[in-house]
Amino acid sequence: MKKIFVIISILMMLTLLIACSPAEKVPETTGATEEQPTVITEAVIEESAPPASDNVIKITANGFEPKTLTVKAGDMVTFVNEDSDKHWPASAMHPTHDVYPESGGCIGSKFDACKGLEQGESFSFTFNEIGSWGYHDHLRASTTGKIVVE
Ligand SMILES: [Cu+2]
Repeated sequence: MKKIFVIISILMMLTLLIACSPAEKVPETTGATEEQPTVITEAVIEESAPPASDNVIKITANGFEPKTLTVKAGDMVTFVNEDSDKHWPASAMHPTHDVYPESGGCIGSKFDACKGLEQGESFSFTFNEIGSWGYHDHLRASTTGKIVVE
């Protein structure tokens, strides 16, 4: 008999919880109303911010972030080393670095940091050539990324 009483008590508590649930939906509606001005604010920020600021690739212990970045011809991309270890972004392929077609730099193309970047150091490069350009960390050749230039 005690078990039946416990089961009935649980059922009554569940009924109370369900009865209370419409009250929880009211704050959700308020939250949705608050999100709308935030979206408008973000759109305004995107319009006023320089487009080049979006073309940042973070280098962490996990590699390049984002791994693939799409930019327009003539856009500058900045690689920022956020890791305590040194990282050296450079054009594919290791070790010749000659896939990116602009000559210059130190090994095989202009797309080459030419040294290991210290923590907090950055390397910026302007992509003038349209194409899909693979690159890697010259100090860890298995760490790769891709810049797509449209
Ligand atoms: Cu290399």
